[in-house]
Amino acid sequence: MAVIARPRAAARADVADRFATEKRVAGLNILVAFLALALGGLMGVLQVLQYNGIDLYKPIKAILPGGYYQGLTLHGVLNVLVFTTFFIVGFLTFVTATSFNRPLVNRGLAWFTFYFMTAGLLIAAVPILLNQATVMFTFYPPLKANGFFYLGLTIVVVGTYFLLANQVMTLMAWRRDNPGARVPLAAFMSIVTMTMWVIATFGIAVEMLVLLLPWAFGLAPGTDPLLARTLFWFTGHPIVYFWLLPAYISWYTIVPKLAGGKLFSEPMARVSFLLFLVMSVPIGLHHQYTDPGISQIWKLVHFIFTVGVFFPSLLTFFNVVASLEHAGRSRGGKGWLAWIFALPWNEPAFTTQVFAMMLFAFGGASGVINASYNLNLVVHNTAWISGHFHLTVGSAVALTFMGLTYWLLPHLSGRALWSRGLGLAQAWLWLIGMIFFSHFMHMLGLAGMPRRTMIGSAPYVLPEWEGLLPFTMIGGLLMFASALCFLVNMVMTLTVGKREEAGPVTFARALSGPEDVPAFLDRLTPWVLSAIVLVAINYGPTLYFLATTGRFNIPGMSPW
Ligand code: HAS
Ligand code: CU
Repeated sequence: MAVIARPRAAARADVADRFATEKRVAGLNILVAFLALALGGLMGVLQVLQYNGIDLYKPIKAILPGGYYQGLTLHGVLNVLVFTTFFIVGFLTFVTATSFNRPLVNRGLAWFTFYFMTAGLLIAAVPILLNQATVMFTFYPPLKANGFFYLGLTIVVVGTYFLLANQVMTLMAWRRDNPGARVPLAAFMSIVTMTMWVIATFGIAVEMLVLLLPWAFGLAPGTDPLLARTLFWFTGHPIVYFWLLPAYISWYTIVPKLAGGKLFSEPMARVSFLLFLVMSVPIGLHHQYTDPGISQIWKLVHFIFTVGVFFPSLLTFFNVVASLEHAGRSRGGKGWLAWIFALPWNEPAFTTQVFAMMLFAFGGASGVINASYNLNLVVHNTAWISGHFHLTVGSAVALTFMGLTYWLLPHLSGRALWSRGLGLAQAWLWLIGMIFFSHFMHMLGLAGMPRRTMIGSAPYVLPEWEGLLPFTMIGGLLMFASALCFLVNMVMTLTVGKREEAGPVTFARALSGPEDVPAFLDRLTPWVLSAIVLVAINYGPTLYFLATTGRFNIPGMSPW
């Protein structure tokens, strides 16, 4: 691979700090991520206010001519596509290098990855801001966006491939220097995450290149919505584990260390990640139980594997709580549960992440309800689903990433966190705000309130919704206050935070560590092959049927 010229300043800094490039690349990725979250989060506040009859879209019509639906597109795209992807690429760049304890093999490529993805982001941002891509984050046809929206997103996704290429080259170099040794856990998990993601992107790559880009740029007369949706969920389901696994990396390798203890079991952690590698992709049809034209048999098969993918999260549940218990007891905690109080609750990086875990336990429970065919028919396309994914991506992932930033920022910037008190306030506000928001969204869903709808202007609002809606607003405003605390803390840390060396990055050691890891849990190829075979079995017949019976002549529409 050609070495791409890297900025001279970074080259000089490398002499002083072995990981200077990785730190800069990670820092810039994380900056873009939080800028996206700031704007995307603000859109969320407008939505919840609209639900409650306070329509702030009217006074800003000149800025957001597409109103609620343009705001919702910004909310979805910025929060779940841009914030997550940029944060993950930044975080995994840093974790891979520090866990291998060597810089990435091709640092020019690390810079290129960042610039390439940012270019894609800018290309996609223009049509969204001009109200020419008000298609929400799922961009289901026949809703049609300006072609540059699809092009920009495709570039962002392709950009992530370069990180995997860099990781694999670094892995090969590390193996040459350390024959027979087990790959360090955090690096191993980072590579598994990116490998799973690259397999998962097959669906969206075909959707973009074959169905959407030619249609949007006027090269094809129409497209096929059902095939497009199916290819979208091929990627759209495993993308949730692409968001989740970096949070799990932190729960396994950083949180036990922050808690002052050890990871309970490294072999079990590896089993969990390898199961995600095999089972994350071939289950996307659980988003399409209500879609006609797809065989019930394959919906059933995807249901069975969805229940299967619960297992690696349950392993994580056990392993992470056992690690916390070990930490609590080593800090002098006693009793069946009293050890919990011995944990370092005054440490924002720890508290935020454990709150994220607690909320996720409930998000996982609503997930299994979504996955059950007959219960899905009750909750599909209702506010329940928004309740579910705010506990998962909005808590397990977003809150963990905020907590991780409290840990990362001192390493990346050489400055101590400005205020621990504000960090703790942020964690509590998010926890309480999210409990309100998600609980009442679940209730509203059960009461039949649809999702993705301008409820504040709907003529059919039921009296029972009216009693529940104000609580979603309370939750939304508390989370907004939490986000403001976070923002202030970040800005103050970067500008006036005390200059302080954070010391070398170290990850948690394990009670049962690398010495207990059998060779098959340190390999990738057999697991990647199993994943590809399973995906081909679970998706092959459905995709073949849809591709051969599709109409490909449906024109687009842009109602907003
Ligand atoms: Fe989901 C819809 C099923 C997990 C995100 N999901 C969505 C959508 C999003 C989303 C964004 O089967 C909406 C998409 C759209 O726009 O239409 N989901 C599941 C299942 C799981 C699951 C079975 N989802 C996630 C994760 C997400 C996410 C993770 C983002 C990051 N989901 C569905 C289904 C639908 C769906 C259907 C379609 C619904 C429809 O009709 O449209 C499972 O993977 C969940 C497993 C999780 C657990 C929890 C483990 C808990 C842990 C923490 C333990 C530690 C603690 C700390 C408690 C089993 C690991 C203790 C502390 C001490 C101090 C002791
Ligand atoms: Cu899913």
